[in-house]
Amino acid sequence: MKIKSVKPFILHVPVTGSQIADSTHSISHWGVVGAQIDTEDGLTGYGFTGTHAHLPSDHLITRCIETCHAPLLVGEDSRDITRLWQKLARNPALQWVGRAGITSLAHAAIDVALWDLKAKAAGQPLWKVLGGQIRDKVRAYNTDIGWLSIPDDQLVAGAVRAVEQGFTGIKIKVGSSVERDLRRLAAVRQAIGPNITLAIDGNGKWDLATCQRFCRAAEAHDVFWFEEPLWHDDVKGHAQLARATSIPVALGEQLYTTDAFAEFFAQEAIAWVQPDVTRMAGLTEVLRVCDTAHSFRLPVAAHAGDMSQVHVHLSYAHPACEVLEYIPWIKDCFTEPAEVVNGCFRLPTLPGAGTTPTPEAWARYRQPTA
Ligand code: 0YR
Ligand code: MG
Repeated sequence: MKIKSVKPFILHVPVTGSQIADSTHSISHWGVVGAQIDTEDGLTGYGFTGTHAHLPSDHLITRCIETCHAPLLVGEDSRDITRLWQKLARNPALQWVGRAGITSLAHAAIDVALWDLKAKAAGQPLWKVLGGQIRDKVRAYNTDIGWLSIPDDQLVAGAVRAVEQGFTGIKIKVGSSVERDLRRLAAVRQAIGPNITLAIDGNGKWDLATCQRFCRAAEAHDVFWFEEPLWHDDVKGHAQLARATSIPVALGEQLYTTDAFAEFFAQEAIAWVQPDVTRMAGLTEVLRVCDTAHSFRLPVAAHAGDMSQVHVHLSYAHPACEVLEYIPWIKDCFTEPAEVVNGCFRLPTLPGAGTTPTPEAWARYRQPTA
């Protein structure tokens, strides 16, 4: 399993409708910025990170893959996943330049491509390689009905439609104004009844005082979790909020390292742990977070930054993973889409990590890598 080449790729895929917004971003496309790894014996692995499809910043990632990570990989044994992870993470050329951010996103694409190769070489879906199926079902919750850009009446209609389709969990965005978001939360809860889990996601917009004011009123609506209430690095603030409200605090999609998670664990600042294989340096690093979360008896809900392909495998195979986010933007770009049937993700069956792009997606969405 000698690595022959490591090549970057970029796909820009439209979101549902033509534009969506959360409290901090408004986007029209999702960026799939990836690495294709070919081995001497003819196997190809794919991994990718997720971006807001801004080509100049996507190019920083592809350039990092091509010029900094790839030379350390060619000629190596692709099965040595942990050793190669360490080699890239401790690359002296990058350690001072960035132990997080661009280098980590580029590393994510490569690490996942190596796991894809490992599973393909074994002729098994990734969940099998990760130790086997540990739960019957992975429950999906739908985020795509809940964007801040969706008007109130359509938000309620979308939530009801998702429940009719079989979803037992939904998530709506907050972080606009306390009054507007409380009104929307109450309307959605009223429409879906008490038996559907309803989470909210602030994407780090509000300050502590606003979050506390919001939570005091939101507690009446049985909120499953409040995700990224505060700025992403604010450990102390999240710990304070967690003590002040009965609503469980969730976060992790913007944390890059195990060290960052360790701080949140140490200060008891989170109740739900949301690592992302496209944000951290791949599945190898996310597995460490899942194991640590499990040791604290904290549940994991992997973030759908990879739009569920790899996270479906992880969630079927890891005992800490309870539910998984569903955002369907890019799923049809892959040979085995992350499909939800009766509110649960279908167990993947094809060999690999589910990250192989279809020829159609390649032809339709590909962007220049430099
Ligand atoms: C837009 N999920 C999220 C969208 C979503 C973001 O950046 O991707 O809202 O990833 O917070 O939980
Ligand atoms: Mg989120």
